[in-house]
Order: sequence, then structure tokens, then C-alpha cells
Amino acid sequence: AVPGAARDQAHLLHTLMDTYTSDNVLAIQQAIVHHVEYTLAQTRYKFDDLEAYMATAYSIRDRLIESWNDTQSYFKEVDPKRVYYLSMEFLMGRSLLNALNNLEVRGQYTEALAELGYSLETLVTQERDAALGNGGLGRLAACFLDSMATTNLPAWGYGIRYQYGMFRQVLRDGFQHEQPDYWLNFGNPWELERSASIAYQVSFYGHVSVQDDGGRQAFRWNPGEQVTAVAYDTPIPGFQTNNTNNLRLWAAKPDREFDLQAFNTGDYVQAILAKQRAETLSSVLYPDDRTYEGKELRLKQQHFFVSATVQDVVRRYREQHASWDAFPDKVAFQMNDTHPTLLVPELMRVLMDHEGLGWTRAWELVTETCNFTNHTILPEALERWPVAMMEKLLPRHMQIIYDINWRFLQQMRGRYGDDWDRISRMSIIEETPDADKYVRMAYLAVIAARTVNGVAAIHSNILRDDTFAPFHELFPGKFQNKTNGVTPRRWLAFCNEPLRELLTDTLGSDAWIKDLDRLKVLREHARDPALQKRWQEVKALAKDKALSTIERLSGVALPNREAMLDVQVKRIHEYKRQLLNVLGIVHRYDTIRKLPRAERGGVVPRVCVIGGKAAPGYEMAKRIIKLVSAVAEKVNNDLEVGDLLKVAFVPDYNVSVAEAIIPGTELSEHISTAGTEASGTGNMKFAMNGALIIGTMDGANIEIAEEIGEDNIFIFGARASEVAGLRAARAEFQANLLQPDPRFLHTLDLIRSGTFGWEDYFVPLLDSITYSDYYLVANDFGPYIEAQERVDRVYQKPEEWTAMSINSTAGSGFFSSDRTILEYAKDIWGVEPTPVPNQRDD
Ligand code: B1N
Repeated sequence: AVPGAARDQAHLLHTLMDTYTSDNVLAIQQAIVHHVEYTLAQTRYKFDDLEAYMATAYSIRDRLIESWNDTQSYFKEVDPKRVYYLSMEFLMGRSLLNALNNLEVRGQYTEALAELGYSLETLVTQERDAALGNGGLGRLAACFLDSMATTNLPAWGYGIRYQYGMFRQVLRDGFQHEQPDYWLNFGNPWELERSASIAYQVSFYGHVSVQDDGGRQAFRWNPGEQVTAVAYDTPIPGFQTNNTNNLRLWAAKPDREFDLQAFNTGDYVQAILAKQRAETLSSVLYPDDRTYEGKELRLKQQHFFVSATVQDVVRRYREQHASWDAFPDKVAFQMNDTHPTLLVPELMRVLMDHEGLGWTRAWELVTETCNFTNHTILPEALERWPVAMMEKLLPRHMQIIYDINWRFLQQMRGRYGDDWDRISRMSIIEETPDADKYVRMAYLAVIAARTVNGVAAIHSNILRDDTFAPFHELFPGKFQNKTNGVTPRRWLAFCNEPLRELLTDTLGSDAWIKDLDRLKVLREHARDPALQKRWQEVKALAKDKALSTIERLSGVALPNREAMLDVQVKRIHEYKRQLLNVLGIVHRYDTIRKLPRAERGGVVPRVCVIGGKAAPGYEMAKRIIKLVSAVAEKVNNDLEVGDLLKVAFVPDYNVSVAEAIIPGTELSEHISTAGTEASGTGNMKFAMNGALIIGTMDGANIEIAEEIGEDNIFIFGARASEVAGLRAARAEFQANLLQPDPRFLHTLDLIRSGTFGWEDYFVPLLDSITYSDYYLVANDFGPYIEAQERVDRVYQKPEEWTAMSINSTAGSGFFSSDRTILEYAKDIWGVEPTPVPNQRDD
């Protein structure tokens, strides 16, 4: 072609693109109306809020596709090392505001929509949350995607495109009911289906045959079932960067080729229906976090997304490399908990059985590229798959796991001799006499991974000293800590605009949004009256919004806007001790009632909010929800108490509800039994927004206390080092509580005697803290009540409270997921920020 002509053509293309995605209001309106007419096929003269939202989303997706294409072709050109983040869960929430803010076109869109007769704020609420996760683990993956894009890391997320995300929680008569979350009902404008171009076959069942391949055994897996994994891509924009990464989620579809004979048996319709069942594979997210259930479908899901991912990564690598030598320089995998651990045998299988590598070379490549993050030490969460199930579903993988174990145990024998006890304790295969055999997925992950990390300092220490102690002795260099973080974009700048403005004003620029350590400067101004005044105004505004949301969702009237807003929102679990919170509320209620009228003026009014979902089969957690509702019912209707105490259960707590409540919260509760909450990330979000924390020395609370200063947080309760001793002591005394706190006993009596009704239903809850007290609710009750009294006293001194609030925000810089992700990049992945040059600047 003529060089001049090529230049003209490029110029024309740039001009066309520039016009389409220009930031002026008219161009934005044109794009929106275009999508109303041609994508949604609605009339441009009348479209409702949902249609306006969809068209707006499509117009933004167009912008994202452009930067996404630029990013991917740039990466292809420079071929940097890439990181692949494998997770069964990505709890993304809504995308509209996030994209508008990241692309910095929120103002223009607000104006463009207003002129068309729509309010952006209303359109935002039309979007359904993408709730493809249970809680902290899934939300962490979403925050990491945001930070990886913002810090320009070449990174992809890989997971499952569930048709049903986390269930919708509805309360009837104070009881939790689960409803399906069919989030794709009206289509998902943020994803791109790749059914034509990116699809892989994934195999299950069948048997393995062995052939002699010139003196070497060659294994062949003849599967009994195959499905197709189809890619759905969601562009992940970064903040103030041209880089746009990819989240690739796999959906199961019937396989085109496999088992065509079935169609020749004559029952055509049955054959079609049988094929259709393939789709159930990716249909539903398991909502039981931290309880391992051992369901075959779950194991199938794990293999499904791992196998599709391995094929995709291997294809991408093979397109650019003739040998396997550079694999560890180009690829790093991160396994988000043990859920993707089949990566290890699957990658071994592909390298050996498909690519023809020997065991030793394949094992080198696996162990140089795979990394493992552990998120919990709760024994009930540990994944142990029955060997019989694994053998049936994945026969070749089971062989490989046995081989890995055999080699590992040989090594152990060399080191520890005939210490069989020790060797069987470390074996990947759990073997107990007269019982089924199991595959311990965590041990497989630890043995294969190049690095193993916990998610907060205390948690990583427990992993080293306890959970994985024998492995730590063996491979001390493998173990690391990477304290969690959260994205300051979604969790501060975008969900709390008035605070964003105040911070930018106070710090002189908005650079803190990408460099959160800059918030430290606020410390010097914590007692400055001018800042305090504005801080209080900003908090009051956010609190008013939060209270309105809580009223709307819970149905509880909250007329007193001056009452302290006290919030505990997270999954319901005994170890998180919502029960301790409720007992504290009951004690508070009783105290107020007993106070002579004349003295009630000294009471600090409170709105106590609890929210969160219980796993559908978790009876104790469901009883806790009912107890909160029963206490709320009684307290809220007690005219004696009036506005001094209100209790609300917020149903269907999710990412969007969190964004509405966290900015306005004054006191947030993170009160797990010490040593049980691996990290927690809600604590970080609240601290960033200037909520004070009442909490135990557990998870990231410990580091938060360190960063914001112990004077700025309300710490109470047993320390992790004391827990084992206290549990043993309690077990000895059984029914006779060690130090029966009279306030505790009285509080239980109130519930037991039917003050809140339903007393029979609550018996198991009360028994669990009377007889065994595994989570030390009885033990920590007194210290908790006293910490709450300290909270009240500080609240009565607004300058004190506000200074603590400012210091909380000031000290939260460390908890930006940008910091976390750059640590992973440096200490684990060896990947470098790779900013994509702006293709339009030439
Ligand atoms: O992961 C979060 C931590 O901040 C929390 O402390 C931790 O509890 C949470 C099985 C889990 N641990 N384990 C899970 C989720 C789903 C599932 O099927 C386990 N979630 C956590 C982020 O590090």
C-alpha cells in the first residue's frame, strides 16, 4: 500500500473514534440514543429507566472495549509476564458508577442524561449487583482486579459465570428465606460473549489407558463426558489509566461433537435434553462459605473452570513461544484459596500427556508458576475430596495426585526416616483405618506452590506455626504474609463523594486516590476545629443517607438522626459473634429500662444495625437472625425506651447496600473470637470512611490498631494466645461457668424467660454459650460491655470522637489494595507495571 494512503486511513480512523468517544455531552447523548434505538431496539422518544440504564451502560462499554483492545494488543506486542488470578468467586457489585468514575466522565454523563430527562442517580439503581461471591474472599478478588488495572499490571481474572449468584435474602416473620438471584434476566451489558472464538472442551469421568511410547509409559484419558466452556469477558478499567484488564468467566454449554452416537439411538428429544444438562455445571454459586460440603457438582465446577483456564493460558503462551523454557518468565498463577487447586494436577497432565514433557520438567514448571493464598483456618472449611469421587470424576488427576504424594513422601522418608506418624500427618492422602480416604487439597496446594500466603499478619503466623507447621519447617522460604486491602476507589472516593471532596481540599490534590498513604497528613489536622467542623458535616450527610437506606430496607423508623449509628454487617457466623452483639443490645435495653426516668437524659441514643446472610443449611446462624429480629421487634415498640435504642436487621446485605451504609456509619463492629477471622476487609472499608471500630485483637484489626494508633480504636476481649487455654478451662468446668458474669447470666435469663418470645427456638443458641462456649462469647461478654461503655463516653465528647474518626481515615492508607497488589507483584509474581501508551496520542 502507499505509505501516504495508510497514514490517511489511520488518521481517518482516529478521527472517527475520537468523535465517537469524545467527552462532550452531545457525543455522549448520541451514543446513548444510538444504543436505545439499535441495540435495545426501543423508540428513541420513549425509554424507561431500565432502558436508559442499559443504553448508558452499552455506551460506556464501547469506551471500555476500545481501551481493552488497545491494552491486549499492546501486551501481545511486548509480551510481559502476566498474572492469572484464579478464583471461584468475584463479588463485583454494580459497574456503572465504577466505570464512569474510572474513566472520569461521570460529570459529563450526569449532564448528558439530565438533558435527556434522566437522573444518573436513579439509573444507577436499575443495575443488578453481580453477586458471584459469598463475601470477603470474592470481594477481595474484585478489589484486586481494580488495583491490578489501576497499577497497570498485566493481569487476568479467571472464574465461573454463574447464572445464579448469591441468593437473595428475604425475611418473613424474622426468619431468613432464600430466593434465586437470576441476575442475567435483562441481559448483562458489561460482558462480551466469545462463543464463536473462545471455547474449549472440558472432560469428566471415563478411564485412563496406558501405552508404551518407546520405553516410556504414555497415559491417555478417555473421558466419559465432555462439555464446552465458553468465555465471557468483562473489561476491567483502572482509575486514571488507559490500561483495561480482562475478567474471563466460563459458562458451560453442551458439547457439539461429543457423544453423537446418542442421537442415533432413536430418542432424539431425550438426547437433546441430556445435552442441555451440561449447562447446570455453571448455573449456581454455592452459598455455603466456610463449610465444605463435598458435593460432586462443586468438584465439577472446580475442574471445569481450571481446565478451561489452563487451555486458554497454554494456547496464549504457545502462540508466542516455541519451547516451554520461558513459561515461568511469562506466567504466574494465583490460586484464591484451595478452590482452584486442581490447577496443579491439570497443568501436570497437560504438560505431560499433551505436550510430551517428562515428570521432572513438568513439575518444575508447575512449582515455579503456581502460588496459593489461604483464607481461613476454620477446620470445617478445609476441602477434603473423597478419593473415590475424585477417581471416578477425574481418573487421570487422581493418578497424578498419587504420584505427587508418592514422590513427596519419599522425600519425607529421606528426611524423617521411619517417623510414620509424622509422614502420615503430612500426606496429601488422609487415611484413617476403617474410613474413606480423602485428598487434602490444602496440602496439595502447599506442596506444589512456589509461595503460600496468609491474608493478615496474625493469620500468616497461625499458618506457619500451626495449620501448616510441618510444611513450614520443611519449606520455610515458601511462606509469606500479604495483608488484605480494599480499593479506595469504590470504597471511599466513589461511594462517599463529599468526603472525597473534603480530602482533596485538605490534602491539596486528589493524588491520594492512587496513593492512599498520603492520607497520613490528616493526622496533623485531626484536632483542627475548621477541619473537624467540615468532617462532622460530611459524616452527618452520609449518616442521613445511610439511615434512610436502613429505614427503607428494614422497615424500622429511625426518626432520631442524632443517635449513634452502630453497624455490624458481614456473613452470619458463630465465630463472628453477632450473638455477642445481640446480647450487648439486650443488656443495653435492660439497663435503659431499669434507669429512673430522670437519669435517661444521660443515655447515648443508638441505632444498632445488624445485616448479613446465613448459609442456607446453617441452623445456628439462622437462629441468630431470628434473635436479632425478635429483639428488634420488642425494643422498637417499647415506648419506655423510645428513641434511646433502635434495632434494625438489614435484609439482603450485598455490595451495593454496603456502599450506602459504610460511609455513614459511626461505630462498626469486628468482634470475632481472636484467631478466627483470617483478616476481615469490612473493617478496612469502615476505617477509611472514618467509622470507629470496636473490635478484638483478630485478623487485620491488629494491624489497623497499629496503623491508626491504639487510642483511636476500641479493643477488648481475649487475645489469640489465650484462646486455647480459656477453651480448655471452660471445657473442664462445663455447666459451671468459670467466672459467671452476673450481667451475662441475667441477659441470658431475659431471653430464656421469653422477653422476646420464641424462647424454645433460642435454646440451642443459649446452650452453645453456656456449656461449651467454643467462641468465648461468655468469656468476652464483660469486656465487650465495658468497651461499649467507653464508646458511649467518647461519643459524648464530639471533638474527641471526631479526632478519632479523622485518625481512622488518616491511618487507613496501608489498607489500600494497591499496596497489597504491588506486594504480590513484587514478592510473589515478579510482574511489572506495564502502562499502555495512549494510542490516540501520536
Ligand atoms: O476471606 C477474606 C478474609 O478477609 C476473611 O477473614 C475470611 O473469612 C474470608 C469457602 C471462604 N475465608 N474463607 C472463605 C469463602 C467461600 C468458600 O466457599 C471459604 N472466605 C474467607 C478475604 O481474605
